[in-house]
Amino acid sequence: MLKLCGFAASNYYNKVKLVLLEKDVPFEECVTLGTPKTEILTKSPLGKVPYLETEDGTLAESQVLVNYIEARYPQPALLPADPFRAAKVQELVMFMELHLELVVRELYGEAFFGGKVSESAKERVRKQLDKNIAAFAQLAKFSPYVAGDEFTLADCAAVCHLPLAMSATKKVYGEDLLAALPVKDYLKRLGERPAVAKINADRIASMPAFMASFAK
Ligand SMILES: N[C@@H](CCC(=O)N[C@@H](CS)C(=O)NCC(=O)O)C(=O)O
Repeated sequence: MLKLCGFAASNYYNKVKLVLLEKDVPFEECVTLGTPKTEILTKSPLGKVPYLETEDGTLAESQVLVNYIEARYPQPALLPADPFRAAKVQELVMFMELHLELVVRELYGEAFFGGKVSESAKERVRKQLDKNIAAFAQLAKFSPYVAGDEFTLADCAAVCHLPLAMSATKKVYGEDLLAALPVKDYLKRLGERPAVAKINADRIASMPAFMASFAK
C-alpha cells in the first residue's frame, strides 16, 4: 500500500493527501515529526516532506507524487484529457508553488512562528508578490474551480497554499494581498468537499503536536 510520509501541518503534504482522498486511493500515513533528519534524508534528498513510499521505491517532490498518483489511478481524473488543458492546470500549480508559495514562505517565520523578518526582506517579498499575484490573477479562473469548470490538481494545490498566502500577508503587511481575488468564497465552497474538510480537520488537530515539535 502507498505510504504518504510527512505531517498534516504541511501544505505540500496536504496537497498530496487531498489527491489520494479525492481519488479514494488506499494509503497509509506516516508522521515524520520527531524522525531524525538523517533518516528522512535517506528517503527525500533534501529532507523535505512529503515523500511517498511505493512498492517500487520512494518519490519526493509533491507535484511528482501527484502526477504519479494521477497516472496510476486515472479515475476520477484530476487532469483534463485534452493535453493543452492539462498543461494549463499544471501551469497554474507551478505558478502557485514557485511564484506565490515559495515567495510568501519567507514570511512564515514572522507570520506563524514568532520570528522576525527583516524590513528589507519584507520589501523584497512584497515587490515580488505584487507582480506575481497580478500574474496569478490572469491565470486563475475561480469559475467555480481555480482552473475553470472542473475540479483538478490545481484545486488540490490552491486549497492548501492560498490560505497560507492570505494569512501570512495579512499578518506581516496588515493586508491580505489576495483580497482582490474571490479566494475566500472559493475556499468556503471547496471546504464543503468531504476530502477538503478532512485535510483541514486533520491539519487543525495536528497543530499542537506540530508546534510542540519546535519546542524540543
Ligand atoms: N517543493 C517541495 C516543497 C516541500 C516543502 O517545502 N516541505 C516542507 C514542509 S511544508 C518541508 O519539508 N520543510 C522542511 C525542510 O525544508 O527541511 C514539494 O513540493 O514537495
